Amino acid sequence: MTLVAPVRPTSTPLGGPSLAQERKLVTSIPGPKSRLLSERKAQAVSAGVGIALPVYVVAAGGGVLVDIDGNSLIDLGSGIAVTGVGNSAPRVVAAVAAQLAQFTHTCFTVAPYDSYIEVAEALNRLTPGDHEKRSVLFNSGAEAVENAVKIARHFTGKQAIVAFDHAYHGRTNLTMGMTAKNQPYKNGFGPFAPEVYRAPMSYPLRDGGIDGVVAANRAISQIEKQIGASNLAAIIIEPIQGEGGFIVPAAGFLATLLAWCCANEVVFIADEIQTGFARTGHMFACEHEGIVPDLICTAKGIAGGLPLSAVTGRADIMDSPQAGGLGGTYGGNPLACAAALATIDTYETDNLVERAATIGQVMGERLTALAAVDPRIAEVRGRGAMMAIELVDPATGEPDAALTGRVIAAVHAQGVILLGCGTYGNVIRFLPPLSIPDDLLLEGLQVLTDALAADSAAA
Ligand code: PLZ
Repeated sequence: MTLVAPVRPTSTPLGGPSLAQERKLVTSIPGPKSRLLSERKAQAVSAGVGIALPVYVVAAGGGVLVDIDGNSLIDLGSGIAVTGVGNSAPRVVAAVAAQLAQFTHTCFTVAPYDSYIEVAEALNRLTPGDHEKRSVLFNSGAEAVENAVKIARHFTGKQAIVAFDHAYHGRTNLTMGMTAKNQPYKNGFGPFAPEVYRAPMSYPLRDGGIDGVVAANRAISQIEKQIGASNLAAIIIEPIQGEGGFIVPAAGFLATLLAWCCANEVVFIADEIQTGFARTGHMFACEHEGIVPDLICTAKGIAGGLPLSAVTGRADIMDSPQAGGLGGTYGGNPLACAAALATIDTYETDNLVERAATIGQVMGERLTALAAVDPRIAEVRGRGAMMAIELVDPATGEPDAALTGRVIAAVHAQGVILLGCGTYGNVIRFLPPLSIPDDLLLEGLQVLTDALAADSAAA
């Protein structure tokens, strides 16, 4: 038997906002202890689990992650839009610790507790529309999407589901089928569930900039011809597409689809799993377009990093399934509910919707200035603290995934966590925690600016 040297540092820094808010590199990235853990990972964890930046985290808070080698990295990813309130946010830590000491699990469908109801009430209050609503809680985003589909099918008595080009809805069997991109999400994992259809998206940079209403009518026409409203239970759409490339549909696209759904007894489901909870400078991204979906799926930013998701929507639709038809062992677990209540309180009390809008202004100004002098940046887009740049070969306008990969790697090496996305792998997205200090945000954007400059100098 081989003994493996312990890699945990003797004094682990505590996380949360009290962590020093600085970018500080004491080793190369990843450092030796992280590299050792990567070797153990390869021996212990399925190779199917990819990693964006293999620095192993020991603490996080405010706008930084601290790794096991003692490096402090600027966080522009929030664990993919999860830690909107910041890592180990004080109210969340206190609420979860208190709940942990009371009870950890009963299963809400066996012996319930009031925090689940309180989360449902908060979701019913915060989501768009002042009609009567109900909510149901689950664990992951994909599980919320699956259940929104179950509910819509039960309510309408119809089966077909429409998702859009560039959509991402999850990795379970049904949601893989709804997700658009083959690699890495679907390749070799079929067959996929039947009665899932795809419609064309509004993607202003790549569809000739057609008007949102025109783009919606193109999708509607395809739906009517290929599926038929009488077979269609629901359409599901991310109001700003996340993994697909932070695609903001042209104005009028969502509203036109919604109006058609209302006229045809088709349930309109908004997947706000990535856009929800203050991220875009509104509590929910649908508010930017003034639309009120029938059902809305939430997860990620809902509970400060604890696993929780929800479906919220019209009471008549949500009350359709038979008692016992919806559930799950852990859905609305008491620790996750305690975290969600503290997280929602933090968004509201600390005015994080406004903070997200301010972050968007700061990022938007910097990135727009950068794009003005750099033809490789074809577009700066997004809303609030959910922004992105799309990189192309300026000579052809073709997506430049290789450049995107090089720039992200260079930024990582300088201690800034940035994520890519996009159907063509050529989008860099910015999803900072709303707890990030301004100077760190600007420093992170400067590191990106320098990396883009160095790449063109090397070319
Ligand atoms: N819907 C809009 O963004 C999750 C996926 C990361 P789960 N996005 C990050 C990865 O590579 O697995 C997401 C989303 C939208 C649904 C989901 C699924 O949420 O909590 O990952 O199941």
